[in-house]
Amino acid sequence: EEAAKAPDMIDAVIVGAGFAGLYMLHRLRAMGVSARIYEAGSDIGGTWFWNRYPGARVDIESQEYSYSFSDELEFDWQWTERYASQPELLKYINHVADRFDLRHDIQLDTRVTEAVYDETRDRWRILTDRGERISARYCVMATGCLSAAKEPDIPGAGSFKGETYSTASWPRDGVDFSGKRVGIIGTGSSGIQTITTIAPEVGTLTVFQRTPNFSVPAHNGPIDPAVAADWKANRDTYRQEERESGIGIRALDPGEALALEASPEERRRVYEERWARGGFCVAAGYADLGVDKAANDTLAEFVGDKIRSIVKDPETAEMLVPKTYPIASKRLCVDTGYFEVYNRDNVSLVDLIATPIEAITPTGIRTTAQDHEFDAIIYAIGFDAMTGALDRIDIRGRGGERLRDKWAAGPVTYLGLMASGFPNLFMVTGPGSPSVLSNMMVSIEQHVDWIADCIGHLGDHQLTTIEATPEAEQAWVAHVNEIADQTLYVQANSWYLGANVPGKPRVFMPYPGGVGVYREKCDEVVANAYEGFALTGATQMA
Ligand code: NA7
Repeated sequence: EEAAKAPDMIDAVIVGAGFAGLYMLHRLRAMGVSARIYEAGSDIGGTWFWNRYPGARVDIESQEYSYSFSDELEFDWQWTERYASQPELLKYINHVADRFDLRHDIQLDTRVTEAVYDETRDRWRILTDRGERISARYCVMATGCLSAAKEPDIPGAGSFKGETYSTASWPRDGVDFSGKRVGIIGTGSSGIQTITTIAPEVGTLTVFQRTPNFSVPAHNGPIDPAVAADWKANRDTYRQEERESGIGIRALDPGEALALEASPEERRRVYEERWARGGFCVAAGYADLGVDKAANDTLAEFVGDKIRSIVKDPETAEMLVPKTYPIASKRLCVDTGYFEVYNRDNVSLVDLIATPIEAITPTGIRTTAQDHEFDAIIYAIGFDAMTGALDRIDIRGRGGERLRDKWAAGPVTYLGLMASGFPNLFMVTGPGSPSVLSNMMVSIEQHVDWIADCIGHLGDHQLTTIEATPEAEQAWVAHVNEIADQTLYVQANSWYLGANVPGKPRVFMPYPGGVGVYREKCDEVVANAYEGFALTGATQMA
């Protein structure tokens, strides 16, 4: 009989070849740690590989949504647009992979299905969907926060005979919608970008909206050469400002001024000025906007009036104005002419609050009011955020405990980096870290650096394992909740709270205290000899 093949032995397995995984690989290799990335997709890029729907674009300015770890990279690379498009981001990621010679340690088309901690050896046993077995000291989950797409949770989904698309896994060759009758479900960032881009191309477009979203103008265009030059000239200062900031974007923090202390005229001036600049700065005019509902109402009203002024049909405009949650308590959308789309003759809006979908039918979508016939249906229905990608891997720690069971009532981590019972298993931008409330690039680099330094520390001190203590973990989760409860975030049914996935526990997942404060805490933990973590050494082993 053929003996079972011995597992491949390496120091570290990294799951995912997006921005997080690539930088992790780069750092570990530079330290002489053998590492390999396993990536489910047929190419690198993560989020920017899969989400190639029409109009896909980052909502943070290009020079800030990029790596800072290499001066040369930053000086050589030229972004062409203020907000980079998905193709340009993918080009950048491929440039990085080539430049740092990362590809030969990346295995594509390979999904990690299982990661099991072997307590007798203090190693992770990794299984892939190709049947490979790998044994690694460390396992880094660089699996992304918005990578596990939601399956259509609508009766009859699957019965539709026409073309079906999902923004989260768009065909690589694109889609020709010319002359077609298209229905789209979902008006989050992905839906808004898709709708705006395809509206002029399709025959007709019917938008099925459940919850209206606040969206602000991007004012995208070719990157201003002066902005690019200024960034390069001052990059060290600017990068430091990002790292110390609230959400990882420089010059955005509101300072001390309060909306409720400003006169209506002064507020209006501030809001207009920010509306003209565009992007997330619209929601950052005052310090009380995120914590005081009355203050928030002043901005929500301003943005609501903007929507009313853009959309010509008053009934449609009212349907598009969000009224049930504070502005920016759900992820703010950043658009390029979204609301204008509803002034087109070939676009119509269906309010699913008034007339819910009953079923997807073989010919289209049936609401309580009407049967709609389509040639194509697009799902832009979002993700099982933050925990979904981890839940989909069978991760088992000490005593065979499953991570998804441990997290049955909501994710529990220490610093969003590790979970007790799961030694040497690291998460990049895990639940409990700023992640989705921040410029992902800033958060990714901070986590990867922390993890790499930690692995270096273990090696330098002949230590075998690091593991969060249950006490530190409990205290951290309580701390995250305490901060969240002081914000308006908890007043919206958002994916930050798992509210978009039926049955998912309602727990606020990201750390809302800001990336600067968070970084200080992480550094403090290290300075205090990895406070809150248990470290074991080779000498302690039997
Ligand atoms: P989002 O922001 O979660 O948006 C999903 C949209 O799909 C949202 O409008 C949902 O309405 C809608 N949705 C989801 N399920 C349904 C069903 N069953 N019926 C009708 N409508 C539904 O995901 P995106 O991909 O757009 O954006 C994710 C993040 O990517 C974004 O925040 C940026 O960070 C980048 P709901 O609000 O649940 O009523």
